[in-house]
Amino acid sequence: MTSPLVQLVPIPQRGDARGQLSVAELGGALPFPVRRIYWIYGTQLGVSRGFHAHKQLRQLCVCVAGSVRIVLFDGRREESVALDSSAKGLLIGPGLWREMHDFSPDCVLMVFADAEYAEADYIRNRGEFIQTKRE
Ligand code: T46
Repeated sequence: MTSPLVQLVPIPQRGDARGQLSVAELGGALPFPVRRIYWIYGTQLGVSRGFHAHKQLRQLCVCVAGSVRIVLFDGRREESVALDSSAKGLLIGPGLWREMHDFSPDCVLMVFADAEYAEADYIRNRGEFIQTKRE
C-alpha cells in the first residue's frame, strides 16, 4: 500500500478565555530539531509560490492565519491539502515537489525547517525533479 503524500500533524491548542495559544515542540508536533524558521505573508492575489523540491530538507508548515492550498507531487502521484488552521501542521519531507496556491490575503504561513537555507538543496526544474525520481 502506498502511503499518503499529505502528512498532517495535530498542533496542541492551549487557548483559554484570554485567547489562543498553539505549541510546536520537539517530540510533540515537531519530529526534528528546528534550525530555521521563516514565514510567508502578504502574498498578492492570484500569486502561487513554491514549484520546487528539496533533496534533504524536512519542514513543518503551519498556516497561523488565513488559508493556503498546498500541492505535493512525488513524481507519480499528486495530492492537495488546504491549510486553514493553526491546529494542524503539514510535514513535508525531501523528494516532494511542492506548490502553494490560493493564498488568502491574510495568510501567514510559518515554516519550521531542519536545516539552514541552502540553494544547493533545491530542485527548481520540474523535468529535472521527475528525472531524479526515475533514477
Ligand atoms: C519551501 C516553501 C514551502 C532565503 O534567503 N532564505 C530562506 O530561508 C528562504 C526560505 C528563502 N530565501 C530566499 C531565496 C529566494 O531568493 O528568499 C527568496 C524566496 O524564496 P523561494 O522562492 O524559495 O520561496 P517559496 O515561497 O517559493 O518557497 C519557500 C521555501 O524556499 C521552500 O523551502 O519549501 O517555501
